[in-house]
Amino acid sequence: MADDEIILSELSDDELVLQMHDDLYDGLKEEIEEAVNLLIARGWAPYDALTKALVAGMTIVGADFRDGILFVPEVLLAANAMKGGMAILKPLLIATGAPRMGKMVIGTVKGDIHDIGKNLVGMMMEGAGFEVRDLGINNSVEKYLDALEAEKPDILGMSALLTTTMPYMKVVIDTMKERGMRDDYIVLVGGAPLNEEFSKAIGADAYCRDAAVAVETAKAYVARKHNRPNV
Ligand code: B1M
Repeated sequence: MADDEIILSELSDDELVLQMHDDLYDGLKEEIEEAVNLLIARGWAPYDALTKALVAGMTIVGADFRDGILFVPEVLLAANAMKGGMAILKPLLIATGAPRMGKMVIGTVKGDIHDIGKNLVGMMMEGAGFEVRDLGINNSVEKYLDALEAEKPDILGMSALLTTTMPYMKVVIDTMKERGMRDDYIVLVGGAPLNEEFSKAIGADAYCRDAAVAVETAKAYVARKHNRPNV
């Protein structure tokens, strides 16, 4: 072992989280998995490990990607490391979950392959007691509508991370309107380039800034739909 090799288990919590931001940046999946396991073993809540270590680290990656410091191959490695950490947290987030709240179909829109945020929303929704059917990425209007038909969910969730793909959400909602099925579903949308105004303009029920907001919004709308108190 090299003298300067960092032993993750010897770091304090604060040092470990900073090291995780570095390791995520460098796309070190095994180190991220080890560190997530360490945080959990030290009694961290899965949600805190997710937000303070993984999501915060990915925000740094995003800023440097935007500024041309990181490029697609590096960001893919970071995304892969993030997914490794998320895979450990997923069952823990779900285990801390609540009674069944409702069902959601979720997918990233056509032309868009970003799925980390969508996966996070799915995980958090499952953790909150929702049944989630994940359609993956690059979904055409037909795929969304087929899934609504087959799954009969309470909620349709759509994710878009590109300014060029976010208008496709309106295509889906307009088609739902044409087929007279728009009001049968709660439509929630999210993704970094969206905002409240956009969600109103395309006829969605609500914009969800992050996964926690998605859970709260879904709970509130489902409670209203079934005319029961919001729990
Ligand atoms: Co892309 N990418 N990317 N990328 N990428 C962004 C989005 C970008 C903002 C980077 C930048 O320039 N700063 C930029 C978009 C610019 C724009 O449109 N204005 C961009 C670009 C340009 C591109 C390419 C075009 C690059 C290229 O090829 N030249 C290309 C597009 C490919 C395509 O989709 N057709 C591309 C490719 C990629 C990778 C493949 C390398 C990789 C994706 C890997 C993957 O997802 N499996 C990638 C990544 C990782 C990013 C950044 C760095 C991080 C995205 C992410 O995972 N964030 C991103 C920069 C950024 O966003 N800061 C960027 C972490 C995640 C937890 O947050 O996804 O926002 P987020 O999800 C949040 C909320 O938004 C919300 O809750 C989530 C959890 O809290 N939410 C929802 C999301 N979906 C929801 C759905 C809901 C509710 C809430 O439904 C109910």
